[in-house]
Amino acid sequence: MFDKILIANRGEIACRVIRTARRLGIHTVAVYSDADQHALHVALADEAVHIGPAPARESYLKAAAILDAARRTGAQAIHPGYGFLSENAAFAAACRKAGIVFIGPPPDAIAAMGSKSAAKRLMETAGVPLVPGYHGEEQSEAALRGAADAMGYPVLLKATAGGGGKGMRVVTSAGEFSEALAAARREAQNSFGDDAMLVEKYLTRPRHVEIQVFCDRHGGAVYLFDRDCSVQRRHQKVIEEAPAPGLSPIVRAQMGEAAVTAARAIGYEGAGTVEFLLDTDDSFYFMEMNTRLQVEHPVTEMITGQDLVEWQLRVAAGAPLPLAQNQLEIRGHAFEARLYAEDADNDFLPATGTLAFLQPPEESDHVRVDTGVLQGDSISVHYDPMIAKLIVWDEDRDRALTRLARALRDYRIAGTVTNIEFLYNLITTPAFRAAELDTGFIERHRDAIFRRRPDTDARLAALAALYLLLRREQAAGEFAATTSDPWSPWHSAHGWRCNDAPVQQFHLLLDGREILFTATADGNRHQLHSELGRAVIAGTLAGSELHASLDGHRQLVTVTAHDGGYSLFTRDGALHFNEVRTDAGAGEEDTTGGLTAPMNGTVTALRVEAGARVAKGDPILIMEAMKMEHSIRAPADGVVAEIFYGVGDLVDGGAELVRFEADAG
Ligand code: MV4
Repeated sequence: MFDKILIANRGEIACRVIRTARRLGIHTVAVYSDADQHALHVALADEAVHIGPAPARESYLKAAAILDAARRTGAQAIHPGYGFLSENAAFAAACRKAGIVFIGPPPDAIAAMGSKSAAKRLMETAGVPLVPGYHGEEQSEAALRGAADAMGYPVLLKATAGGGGKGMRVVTSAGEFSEALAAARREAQNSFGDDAMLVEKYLTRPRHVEIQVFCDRHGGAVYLFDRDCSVQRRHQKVIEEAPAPGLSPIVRAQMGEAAVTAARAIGYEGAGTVEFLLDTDDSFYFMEMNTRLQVEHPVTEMITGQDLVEWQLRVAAGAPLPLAQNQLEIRGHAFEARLYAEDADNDFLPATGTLAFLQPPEESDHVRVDTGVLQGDSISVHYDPMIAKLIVWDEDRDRALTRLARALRDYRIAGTVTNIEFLYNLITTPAFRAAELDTGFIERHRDAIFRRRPDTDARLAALAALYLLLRREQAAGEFAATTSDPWSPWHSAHGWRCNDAPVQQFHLLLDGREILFTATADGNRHQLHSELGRAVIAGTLAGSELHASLDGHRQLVTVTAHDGGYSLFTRDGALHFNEVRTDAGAGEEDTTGGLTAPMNGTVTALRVEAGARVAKGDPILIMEAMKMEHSIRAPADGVVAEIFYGVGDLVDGGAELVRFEADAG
């Protein structure tokens, strides 16, 4: 076994590999770019080597820098993780040439799987089932059209050099063929520099089922069963599970054996994944083979009880496979959800920002969190905005799914936008619970997945108002305690009024809307009123724990204040909000000059034009930061002399937004 390995990757997979290496007593070397000098994977490794600037092509993709780091530290082997150089045959060959073990397949096995059509031809020879189609060298339109006409429409045009859906076109009739071929060729040429096409029978509702295979250097080869990865968005996996639901033992064994045959056909070594399309009639067809450890490998680990990175290390060091096929079995069911800093309500745009508050669910035999970030880390624009992989396991699919829903609710993140709500909505659709899976799942259930829940939002908003009410009372009490007359009624925040019930008001900023809440004291409760409706609220606040009663429904709510505002977490979901202070102490702005941006953000609305006269507290502009709105308001009566930004402009924290001229006196 190796004494020291270098992990040529970053983020959660680097941390994950380091975790297994440490457990095996293997010394670890991390590599890091300028952007990752404070990253978790660097902290976890025994040693770390700087390899270049933030852009991946200048660091994590620089083979020479990585090999140099391995030489300098005496690493005997390199684990490439996934992505980056993990499927780069030249890098694998360079490792071998440098006398450093590449923890993965031989270079020629990687190369063999690099071309989709070459891979298919190899599989055809090995007797692995392929989608009926044409994978020939003859690329004239006549030859391709002839193949399409012969197999019958719909057909799928695919780029031979392609992957991830690029250069693919569905052709539903002969009349569309010519135009579709031209479009597919253009896209393939632009994406891969190669416009060669293959033509296949189009499966209309396929599932993506993949088989984990493992081969050692002694002819041993096993499959560690299947994963269903059909729930994808734009060819990015969203939810993965193992085993694939509804697969009969016969089909499972047939797919497993076909995958092992495919691996043997290319002299495979190490961890590999053979991807199939599973049709509605249980027929399955080879799609492609991935010559790396997949992102979703943890679900296989959870149902087999095996550590696949340990298997990789042992096999790369020349040991035989730890178990034979008849020693492997499926136990229970596992899911993986990929948590991303991306805005599902804004076409999944990657989000930036700081993880101001990050509280993963408690880990156990049922819940596993693979992450590469900690609270306070920023989401880098240079890399995939993955926050973590949330993996759950239980005795059966139903129980595992319930655990996933709970774990998603328990994953508390504030400071950047995440896809947690999207994931939760997706897995709680009846169709997902019923395992009605196919690659079109998200599109087919779009309305249910992207549903808004105004009633939930109203409840969450009422809890936010309760929190601010209690915070205000707490702050008043804390302030009073510092004065010479702590019991003075002037320190009270109860909103006392002569001959009337005490009333308090709050301006909350919720999802771009400024909502006025009025809380009228009623004994030890408050009657809350806003445009969202009425509620009777009561509660106590201890730190971030809000014991809330809302119309008699009592629950424990976690609320945290961070530099972007406040975040509230309940079983119904999370709410990120801010309070608009309209009193004189609202912000740091002075009353003569400019008003500055409270933090990095985007101007989303101008409420006045330059030259407008405004009264104190009038909104001048709205800016958004970390999916929360901040209303920039007039600090006094006066004139907005100049506005330095327009809608859509990005502003840095502290930037002067307007020139304001307060009235004299
Ligand atoms: C297909 C197909 C239907 N019929 N081939 C997508 C990219 C690459 N992995 C192959 N893909 C597909 N090939 C035939 N003959 C549907 C897809 C497909 C898909 C496959 C797996 C996972 C997600 C997918 C999303 C869209 C289309």
